[in-house]
Amino acid sequence: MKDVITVGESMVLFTPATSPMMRYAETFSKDVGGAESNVAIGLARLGHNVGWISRLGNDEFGTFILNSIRGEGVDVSQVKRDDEHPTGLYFKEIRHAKDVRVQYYRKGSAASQITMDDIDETYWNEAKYLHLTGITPALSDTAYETMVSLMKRASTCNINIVFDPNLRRKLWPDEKARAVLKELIGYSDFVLPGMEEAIFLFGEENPERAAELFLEAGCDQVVIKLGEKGAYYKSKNKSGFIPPHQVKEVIDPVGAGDGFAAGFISGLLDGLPTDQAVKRANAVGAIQTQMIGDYQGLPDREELEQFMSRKSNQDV
Ligand code: KDG
Repeated sequence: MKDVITVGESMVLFTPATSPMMRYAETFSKDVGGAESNVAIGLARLGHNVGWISRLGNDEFGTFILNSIRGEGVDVSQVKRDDEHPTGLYFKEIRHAKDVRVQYYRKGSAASQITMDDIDETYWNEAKYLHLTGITPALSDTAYETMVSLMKRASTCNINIVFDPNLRRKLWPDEKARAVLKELIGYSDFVLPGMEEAIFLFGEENPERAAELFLEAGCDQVVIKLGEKGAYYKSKNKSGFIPPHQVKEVIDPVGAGDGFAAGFISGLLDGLPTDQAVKRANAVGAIQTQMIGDYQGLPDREELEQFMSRKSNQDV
Protein backbone atom coordinates (compact mmCIF):
# COMPACT_ATOMS: atom_id res chain seq x y z
CA MET A 1 0.00 0.00 0.00
CA LYS A 2 1.31 3.41 -1.00
CA ASP A 3 1.43 6.37 1.39
CA VAL A 4 0.90 8.86 -1.42
CA ILE A 5 -0.06 8.76 -5.08
CA THR A 6 0.41 11.76 -7.31
CA VAL A 7 -0.73 12.31 -10.90
CA GLY A 8 0.64 14.88 -13.34
CA GLU A 9 2.96 15.82 -16.17
CA SER A 10 6.74 15.80 -16.04
CA MET A 11 8.83 17.34 -18.76
CA VAL A 12 12.40 17.51 -19.88
CA LEU A 13 13.80 20.73 -18.50
CA PHE A 14 16.53 22.60 -20.34
CA THR A 15 18.44 25.33 -18.53
CA PRO A 16 20.81 27.60 -20.44
CA ALA A 17 24.33 26.72 -19.35
CA THR A 18 26.52 29.38 -20.93
CA SER A 19 24.33 32.46 -20.39
CA PRO A 20 21.24 32.98 -18.23
CA MET A 21 19.36 34.04 -21.38
CA MET A 22 18.20 31.46 -23.87
CA ARG A 23 18.92 33.68 -26.83
CA TYR A 24 22.64 33.80 -26.00
CA ALA A 25 23.11 30.32 -24.57
CA GLU A 26 25.09 27.92 -26.70
CA THR A 27 24.63 24.90 -24.48
CA PHE A 28 21.84 23.79 -22.18
CA SER A 29 21.78 21.37 -19.30
CA LYS A 30 19.15 18.64 -19.45
CA ASP A 31 17.07 17.81 -16.42
CA VAL A 32 13.56 16.79 -15.29
CA GLY A 33 10.78 19.07 -14.06
CA GLY A 34 7.20 18.46 -13.02
CA ALA A 35 5.42 19.65 -9.91
CA GLU A 36 3.87 16.28 -9.05
CA SER A 37 7.02 14.23 -9.62
CA ASN A 38 8.97 16.82 -7.59
CA VAL A 39 6.60 16.17 -4.69
CA ALA A 40 6.92 12.42 -5.20
CA ILE A 41 10.72 12.67 -5.09
CA GLY A 42 10.58 14.87 -1.99
CA LEU A 43 8.41 12.30 -0.22
CA ALA A 44 10.58 9.38 -1.34
CA ARG A 45 13.68 11.13 -0.01
CA LEU A 46 11.94 11.48 3.34
CA GLY A 47 11.35 7.73 3.39
CA HIS A 48 7.71 7.52 2.25
CA ASN A 49 6.25 5.02 -0.17
CA VAL A 50 5.05 6.99 -3.17
CA GLY A 51 3.78 6.37 -6.69
CA TRP A 52 3.61 8.76 -9.64
CA ILE A 53 1.03 8.26 -12.41
CA SER A 54 1.47 9.92 -15.79
CA ARG A 55 1.90 9.54 -19.53
CA LEU A 56 5.20 10.04 -21.33
CA GLY A 57 6.05 9.94 -25.01
CA ASN A 58 7.54 6.69 -26.21
CA ASP A 59 10.68 8.66 -27.00
CA GLU A 60 14.19 9.17 -25.65
CA PHE A 61 13.13 12.04 -23.38
CA GLY A 62 10.33 9.92 -21.94
CA THR A 63 12.81 7.19 -21.10
CA PHE A 64 15.15 9.74 -19.52
CA ILE A 65 12.36 11.08 -17.29
CA LEU A 66 11.13 7.63 -16.33
CA ASN A 67 14.63 6.46 -15.40
CA SER A 68 15.35 9.64 -13.43
CA ILE A 69 12.18 9.48 -11.35
CA ARG A 70 12.49 5.73 -10.83
CA GLY A 71 16.08 6.31 -9.74
CA GLU A 72 14.81 8.62 -6.98
CA GLY A 73 12.85 5.78 -5.40
CA VAL A 74 9.38 6.64 -6.77
CA ASP A 75 7.17 3.84 -8.10
CA VAL A 76 6.64 4.54 -11.82
CA SER A 77 4.97 1.24 -12.66
CA GLN A 78 1.73 3.02 -13.67
CA VAL A 79 3.29 5.42 -16.17
CA LYS A 80 2.00 4.85 -19.71
CA ARG A 81 4.12 5.40 -22.83
CA ASP A 82 2.46 7.06 -25.80
CA ASP A 83 3.53 6.34 -29.41
CA GLU A 84 1.60 9.24 -30.88
CA HIS A 85 2.21 12.15 -28.52
CA PRO A 86 5.64 13.37 -27.42
CA THR A 87 7.09 14.08 -24.02
CA GLY A 88 6.69 17.76 -23.09
CA LEU A 89 9.64 20.15 -22.88
CA TYR A 90 10.29 23.20 -20.82
CA PHE A 91 13.05 25.79 -20.58
CA LYS A 92 13.96 27.76 -17.48
CA GLU A 93 15.96 31.00 -17.51
CA ILE A 94 17.21 32.00 -14.07
CA ARG A 95 18.08 35.64 -14.75
CA HIS A 96 18.28 36.02 -10.99
CA ALA A 97 16.45 34.39 -8.10
CA LYS A 98 13.53 36.85 -8.34
CA ASP A 99 13.32 36.74 -12.12
CA VAL A 100 12.87 33.18 -13.31
CA ARG A 101 11.23 32.79 -16.72
CA VAL A 102 9.82 29.58 -18.14
CA GLN A 103 8.90 28.60 -21.66
CA TYR A 104 6.77 25.51 -22.26
CA TYR A 105 6.58 23.24 -25.30
CA ARG A 106 3.94 20.88 -23.98
CA LYS A 107 0.77 21.46 -26.05
CA GLY A 108 -0.45 18.08 -27.28
CA SER A 109 2.07 16.26 -25.09
CA ALA A 110 1.55 12.67 -23.99
CA ALA A 111 0.55 13.79 -20.48
CA SER A 112 -2.07 16.19 -21.84
CA GLN A 113 -3.90 13.13 -23.22
CA ILE A 114 -4.40 11.54 -19.78
CA THR A 115 -7.78 9.89 -19.17
CA MET A 116 -9.30 7.83 -16.37
CA ASP A 117 -8.21 4.70 -18.31
CA ASP A 118 -4.63 5.59 -17.38
CA ILE A 119 -5.42 5.72 -13.66
CA ASP A 120 -6.00 2.28 -12.17
CA GLU A 121 -8.35 2.68 -9.22
CA THR A 122 -7.09 -0.45 -7.47
CA TYR A 123 -3.65 1.18 -7.43
CA TRP A 124 -4.55 4.57 -5.99
CA ASN A 125 -7.54 3.91 -3.78
CA GLU A 126 -5.55 2.25 -1.03
CA ALA A 127 -3.18 5.18 -0.64
CA LYS A 128 -3.50 7.51 2.32
CA TYR A 129 -3.04 10.71 0.31
CA LEU A 130 -3.68 11.70 -3.28
CA HIS A 131 -1.64 14.73 -4.36
CA LEU A 132 -2.87 16.75 -7.36
CA THR A 133 -2.18 20.18 -8.77
CA GLY A 134 -3.92 22.84 -10.82
CA ILE A 135 -1.40 22.30 -13.63
CA THR A 136 -3.10 19.12 -14.87
CA PRO A 137 -6.53 20.66 -15.67
CA ALA A 138 -4.73 23.40 -17.62
CA LEU A 139 -3.18 20.88 -20.02
CA SER A 140 -6.31 20.01 -22.03
CA ASP A 141 -10.05 19.52 -21.71
CA THR A 142 -9.46 15.78 -21.39
CA ALA A 143 -6.97 16.32 -18.57
CA TYR A 144 -9.46 18.63 -16.82
CA GLU A 145 -12.24 16.04 -17.11
CA THR A 146 -9.88 13.37 -15.78
CA MET A 147 -9.03 15.51 -12.76
CA VAL A 148 -12.68 16.14 -11.95
CA SER A 149 -13.57 12.44 -12.25
CA LEU A 150 -10.59 11.42 -10.17
CA MET A 151 -11.26 13.94 -7.42
CA LYS A 152 -14.97 13.10 -7.28
CA ARG A 153 -14.14 9.40 -7.14
CA ALA A 154 -11.41 9.87 -4.54
CA SER A 155 -13.62 11.94 -2.28
CA THR A 156 -15.96 8.96 -1.96
CA CYS A 157 -13.02 6.70 -0.95
CA ASN A 158 -11.11 6.97 2.30
CA ILE A 159 -8.29 8.98 0.78
CA ASN A 160 -7.23 12.53 1.57
CA ILE A 161 -6.85 14.84 -1.40
CA VAL A 162 -4.04 17.39 -1.16
CA PHE A 163 -4.42 20.02 -3.86
CA ASP A 164 -1.88 22.66 -4.83
CA PRO A 165 -3.49 25.22 -7.17
CA ASN A 166 -0.08 25.78 -8.86
CA LEU A 167 -1.46 28.51 -11.09
CA ARG A 168 0.34 28.54 -14.46
CA ARG A 169 -1.04 31.56 -16.30
CA LYS A 170 0.87 30.69 -19.48
CA LEU A 171 -1.22 27.55 -19.83
CA TRP A 172 -4.76 28.93 -19.76
CA PRO A 173 -6.87 32.10 -19.65
CA ASP A 174 -7.34 33.69 -16.23
CA GLU A 175 -11.12 33.39 -16.13
CA LYS A 176 -11.06 29.69 -16.91
CA ALA A 177 -8.24 29.09 -14.44
CA ARG A 178 -10.10 30.91 -11.68
CA ALA A 179 -13.35 28.98 -12.22
CA VAL A 180 -11.69 25.56 -12.51
CA LEU A 181 -9.32 26.00 -9.58
CA LYS A 182 -12.21 27.09 -7.35
CA GLU A 183 -14.19 24.05 -8.47
CA LEU A 184 -11.29 21.70 -7.65
CA ILE A 185 -10.75 23.32 -4.23
CA GLY A 186 -14.28 22.17 -3.47
CA TYR A 187 -13.28 18.50 -3.88
CA SER A 188 -10.12 18.80 -1.78
CA ASP A 189 -9.32 18.02 1.83
CA PHE A 190 -6.13 20.10 2.01
CA VAL A 191 -5.29 23.03 -0.25
CA LEU A 192 -1.80 24.55 -0.40
CA PRO A 193 -1.93 27.86 -2.29
CA GLY A 194 0.62 30.64 -2.39
CA MET A 195 -0.50 34.14 -1.37
CA GLU A 196 -0.43 35.25 -5.02
CA GLU A 197 -2.83 32.45 -5.89
CA ALA A 198 -5.10 33.45 -3.02
CA ILE A 199 -5.20 37.00 -4.42
CA PHE A 200 -5.78 35.69 -7.96
CA LEU A 201 -8.63 33.45 -6.84
CA PHE A 202 -10.40 35.59 -4.28
CA GLY A 203 -8.96 39.12 -4.61
CA GLU A 204 -8.09 39.03 -0.90
CA GLU A 205 -4.67 40.15 0.32
CA ASN A 206 -5.14 39.34 3.99
CA PRO A 207 -4.13 35.70 4.60
CA GLU A 208 -6.61 35.18 7.45
CA ARG A 209 -9.55 36.41 5.41
CA ALA A 210 -8.31 34.60 2.29
CA ALA A 211 -8.10 31.35 4.28
CA GLU A 212 -11.78 31.71 5.22
CA LEU A 213 -12.66 32.05 1.54
CA PHE A 214 -10.82 28.81 0.74
CA LEU A 215 -12.80 27.01 3.44
CA GLU A 216 -16.02 28.51 2.09
CA ALA A 217 -15.04 27.16 -1.35
CA GLY A 218 -15.25 23.68 0.16
CA CYS A 219 -11.90 22.37 1.41
CA ASP A 220 -11.35 21.21 4.99
CA GLN A 221 -8.01 22.83 5.58
CA VAL A 222 -5.90 25.44 3.81
CA VAL A 223 -2.24 26.30 4.27
CA ILE A 224 -1.27 29.56 2.58
CA LYS A 225 2.42 29.88 1.70
CA LEU A 226 3.64 33.35 2.56
CA GLY A 227 7.21 33.01 1.29
CA GLU A 228 9.61 34.93 3.52
CA LYS A 229 6.82 35.35 6.07
CA GLY A 230 6.24 31.62 6.59
CA ALA A 231 2.76 30.15 6.26
CA TYR A 232 -0.76 30.50 7.65
CA TYR A 233 -3.01 27.47 8.18
CA LYS A 234 -6.70 27.27 8.91
CA SER A 235 -9.33 24.61 9.38
CA LYS A 236 -12.72 24.77 11.08
CA ASN A 237 -11.17 24.43 14.54
CA LYS A 238 -7.58 25.57 14.27
CA SER A 239 -5.52 28.32 12.72
CA GLY A 240 -2.13 29.92 13.10
CA PHE A 241 0.88 31.59 11.54
CA ILE A 242 4.06 29.50 11.33
CA PRO A 243 7.30 31.46 10.99
CA PRO A 244 9.65 30.75 8.10
CA HIS A 245 13.00 28.99 8.06
CA GLN A 246 15.08 31.69 6.52
CA VAL A 247 18.02 31.06 4.24
CA LYS A 248 20.77 33.51 3.36
CA GLU A 249 20.24 33.40 -0.38
CA VAL A 250 17.74 31.78 -2.70
CA ILE A 251 19.60 30.06 -5.55
CA ASP A 252 16.59 28.73 -7.51
CA PRO A 253 13.04 29.28 -6.21
CA VAL A 254 11.43 26.72 -8.55
CA GLY A 255 10.27 23.65 -6.68
CA ALA A 256 10.00 25.39 -3.29
CA GLY A 257 6.21 24.96 -3.32
CA ASP A 258 6.59 21.30 -4.19
CA GLY A 259 9.08 20.94 -1.35
CA PHE A 260 6.49 22.57 0.89
CA ALA A 261 3.84 20.06 -0.21
CA ALA A 262 6.23 17.12 0.31
CA GLY A 263 7.16 18.37 3.79
CA PHE A 264 3.52 18.94 4.75
CA ILE A 265 2.30 15.54 3.56
CA SER A 266 5.31 13.89 5.19
CA GLY A 267 4.40 15.58 8.49
CA LEU A 268 0.80 14.36 8.21
CA LEU A 269 1.99 10.82 7.42
CA ASP A 270 4.19 10.93 10.52
CA GLY A 271 1.19 11.98 12.61
CA LEU A 272 2.47 15.46 13.42
CA PRO A 273 -0.01 18.10 14.56
CA THR A 274 -0.82 20.64 11.82
CA ASP A 275 1.51 23.36 13.12
CA GLN A 276 4.46 20.95 13.15
CA ALA A 277 3.58 19.62 9.69
CA VAL A 278 3.56 23.22 8.39
CA LYS A 279 6.89 23.84 10.10
CA ARG A 280 8.35 20.84 8.29
CA ALA A 281 6.78 22.08 5.05
CA ASN A 282 8.45 25.49 5.48
CA ALA A 283 11.79 23.79 6.10
CA VAL A 284 11.65 21.47 3.07
CA GLY A 285 10.56 24.38 0.85
CA ALA A 286 13.44 26.53 2.11
CA ILE A 287 16.05 23.79 1.64
CA GLN A 288 14.88 23.15 -1.94
CA THR A 289 15.75 26.76 -2.89
CA GLN A 290 19.42 26.15 -2.11
CA MET A 291 20.27 24.26 -5.28
CA ILE A 292 19.67 24.70 -9.01
CA GLY A 293 17.06 22.27 -10.30
CA ASP A 294 13.37 21.68 -9.67
CA TYR A 295 13.90 18.89 -7.13
CA GLN A 296 17.62 18.41 -6.56
CA GLY A 297 17.68 20.40 -3.30
CA LEU A 298 14.97 18.31 -1.63
CA PRO A 299 16.39 16.90 1.60
CA ASP A 300 16.56 13.41 3.04
CA ARG A 301 15.64 12.86 6.70
CA GLU A 302 19.09 13.56 8.02
CA GLU A 303 19.47 16.84 6.12
CA LEU A 304 15.99 17.91 7.20
CA GLU A 305 16.64 17.16 10.86
CA GLN A 306 19.97 18.97 10.81
CA PHE A 307 18.41 21.99 9.15
CA MET A 308 15.45 22.12 11.54
CA SER A 309 17.61 21.77 14.63
CA ARG A 310 19.77 24.79 13.76
CA LYS A 311 19.02 27.91 15.77
CA SER A 312 19.52 30.02 12.69
CA ASN A 313 19.30 28.81 9.14
CA GLN A 314 20.95 31.91 7.75
CA ASP A 315 24.22 30.07 7.25
CA VAL A 316 22.78 27.39 5.02
O1 KDG B 1 6.65 23.59 -9.23
C1 KDG B 1 7.72 23.39 -10.15
C2 KDG B 1 7.14 23.11 -11.49
O2 KDG B 1 6.53 24.28 -11.95
C3 KDG B 1 8.15 22.69 -12.51
O3 KDG B 1 8.90 21.57 -12.07
C4 KDG B 1 7.57 22.43 -13.87
O4 KDG B 1 5.55 21.27 -13.56
C5 KDG B 1 6.09 22.24 -13.96
C6 KDG B 1 5.29 23.30 -14.53
O5 KDG B 1 4.21 23.00 -15.05
O6 KDG B 1 5.66 24.47 -14.48
